[in-house]
Amino acid sequence: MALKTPSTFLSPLFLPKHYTLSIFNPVSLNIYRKPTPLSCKSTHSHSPSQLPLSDTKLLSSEPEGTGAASPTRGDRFLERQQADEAAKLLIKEIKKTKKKTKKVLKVNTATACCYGCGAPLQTSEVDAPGFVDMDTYELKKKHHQLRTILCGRCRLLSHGHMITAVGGNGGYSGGKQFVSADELREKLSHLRYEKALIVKLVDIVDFNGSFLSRVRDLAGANPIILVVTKVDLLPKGTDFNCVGDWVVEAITKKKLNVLSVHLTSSKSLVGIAGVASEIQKEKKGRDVYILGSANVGKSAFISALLKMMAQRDPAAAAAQKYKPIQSAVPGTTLGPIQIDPFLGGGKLYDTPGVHLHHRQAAVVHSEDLPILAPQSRLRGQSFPVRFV
Ligand SMILES: Nc1nc2c(ncn2[C@@H]2O[C@H](COP(=O)(O)OP(=O)(O)OP(=O)(O)O)[C@@H](O)[C@H]2O)c(=O)[nH]1
Ligand SMILES: [Mg+2]
Repeated sequence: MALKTPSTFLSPLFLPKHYTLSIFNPVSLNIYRKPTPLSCKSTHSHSPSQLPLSDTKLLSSEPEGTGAASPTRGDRFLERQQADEAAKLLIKEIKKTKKKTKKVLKVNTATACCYGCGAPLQTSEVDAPGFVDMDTYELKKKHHQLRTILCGRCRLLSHGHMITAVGGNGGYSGGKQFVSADELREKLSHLRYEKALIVKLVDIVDFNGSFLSRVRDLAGANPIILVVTKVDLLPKGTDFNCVGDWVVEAITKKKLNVLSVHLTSSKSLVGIAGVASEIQKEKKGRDVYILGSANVGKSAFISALLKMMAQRDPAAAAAQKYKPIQSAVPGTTLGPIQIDPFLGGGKLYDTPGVHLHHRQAAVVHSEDLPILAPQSRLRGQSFPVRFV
């Protein structure tokens, strides 16, 4: 079910003014600065009184017959040509530096990563994410199949083991094999500089806790589709229209501009088709990033999306083979995972969840989390109101 809100997104308004100025100032200073060649004045028939004040001063400051010889027409032509060349070079340099920064900021897809969690593959630390034994690694490398490797931790996670990898959460002080929450967040820092479509996920069971109010810090001015997950856990008979209205009101209060709001379940596939068609409509050749706080169901949502898209799209059907791992442990996904489900260009990315210190997962031991996570529908309870 898809609840539409009017699109109030206007990207140009979000561009900070100082950014534009700082980029273009050097150009305008060096290229468009008007030269004041004395020679030009001497060839004209103006009298000093007809010239602008500054020029008059310059002319009168040099006694006639002294000063440099007036440049010829050819000299002036050469001068102009040199200025043009210098300007072109400068523009080229600026474009080059811009390209370089973009390259650094883009997701690094050169290093081989585990397709389940996005951690870089390594053969040295058995307990750390991304571990694969040397023989398997060499064999897969030889056959150019590094993208088909699932690391040791992901194998255990897929069998129900609870292995956290994020230090500072769930009572873990962090260590050599732990990634920090800040490091994970850093992996999303390139996003605000890219032209992307953001699909922001929020868990209906912990709506305010998982909302990620400062999503614009990560997403920049990119358009956002809001997806509310796990609605299959709402009590039986819940009026989705009411929930939808409540969500729209909540995001209006939080002053977040979104393209549309969708209530979904990755388990029952409710609402997934609506999001799939909305993504196709709004993608416009851009990459699509699934963003949200840890454990909201990003990887599960990608699985559901691929399943839905696979019915019509062979690219999505092929992408289903190596899809991200989902588990009840917050911090399952440790790096951006690139998926190619779109025939018409643009990639889909699963991202590491943002760890928020106020959430349950930040204080509860990871092994205890599955007991606390709702496994089936929540049951509503009514209490009689007592009038005193
Ligand atoms: N009932 C229900 N459970 C869901 C749904 N989506 C995800 N889950 C469960 O929520 C837990 C977290 O799912 P993930 O997809 O791993 O969450 P994530 O956001 O990718 O987590 P990180 O990678 O740690 O950031 C798993 O136990 C999923 O089975 C849903 O729609 N309904
Ligand atoms: Mg994940």
